[in-house]
Amino acid sequence: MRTIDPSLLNANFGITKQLTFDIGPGDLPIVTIRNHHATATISVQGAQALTFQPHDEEPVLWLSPRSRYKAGRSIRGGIPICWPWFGPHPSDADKPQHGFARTLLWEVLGTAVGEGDTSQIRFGLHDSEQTRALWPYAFALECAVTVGPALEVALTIRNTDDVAWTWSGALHTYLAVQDVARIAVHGLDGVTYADKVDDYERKTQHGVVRIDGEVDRVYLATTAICTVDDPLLERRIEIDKSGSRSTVVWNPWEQKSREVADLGEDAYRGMVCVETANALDDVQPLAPGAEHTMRVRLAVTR
Ligand code: TA6
Repeated sequence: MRTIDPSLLNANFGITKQLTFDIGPGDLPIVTIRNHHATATISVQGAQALTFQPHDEEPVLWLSPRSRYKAGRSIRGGIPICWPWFGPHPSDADKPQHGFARTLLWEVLGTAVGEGDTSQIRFGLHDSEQTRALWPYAFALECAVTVGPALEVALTIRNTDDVAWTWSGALHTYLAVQDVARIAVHGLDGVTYADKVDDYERKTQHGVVRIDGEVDRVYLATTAICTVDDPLLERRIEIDKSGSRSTVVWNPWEQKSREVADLGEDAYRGMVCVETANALDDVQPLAPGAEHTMRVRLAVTR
């Protein structure tokens, strides 16, 4: 694993009093953004937003207190990038779940202050010997994370190969809620989903999604905005997306939470994943030279 010198990153990309690089737990480089609107932290490994908290708000992203910070391991919480496949590899169970983008160190491409005092950082990842051993294609990814009154993550996928390939993936967004059993996820009424806890059985959503047990669903062919209504925190989180035809809703509930070391006993209560995805039927083809952007914008409303 490459090592990164935060003083070099600060010299090249730091923004005084707004964007700084540090070495965080597990020696992983972490970017902290503090601006007029919010504070946020982002891991350079995985280009993974970890925290986002508008001033005078509770945290919007959920980050497991039991996360393992380790080179080459995914961090539990925030917005891991699942790519170039979502879930288990379609034909080889030995390959890592959710692809490799979330566990590799990305390159910092640039930082900027945008309109209305927003702060942006851009990361890049392209194919290497390591990625070609898992997936034999040339690609270039760019991930732009913008921190303002809302948090925006935009993943641009480019096919730099001379053959077409397909990909699936997700911005695997962990949202913080007061009590998952009391929330409602709006925006998926009437949508067909594959129910992963019922052998991928196809079902139709009726009304809002409520969670009172393990939920692991890929909602298909939907581009709708979703909102998580959290009556105990008296807020809604709006999940506005583009370049995505699937929405995944996941909560591990009690037993799975207990079984997964970096979740822990009661973790499931405080989180819900509502993921901007292209998965299962919504796998995306990409021609040589073509690009595709999958984007999510998270905002608190009342
Ligand atoms: O997005 C839901 C899901 O695919 C679930 O099936 C679930 O196990 C999860 O992601 C977390 O996966 P991970 O590999 O991060 O443990």
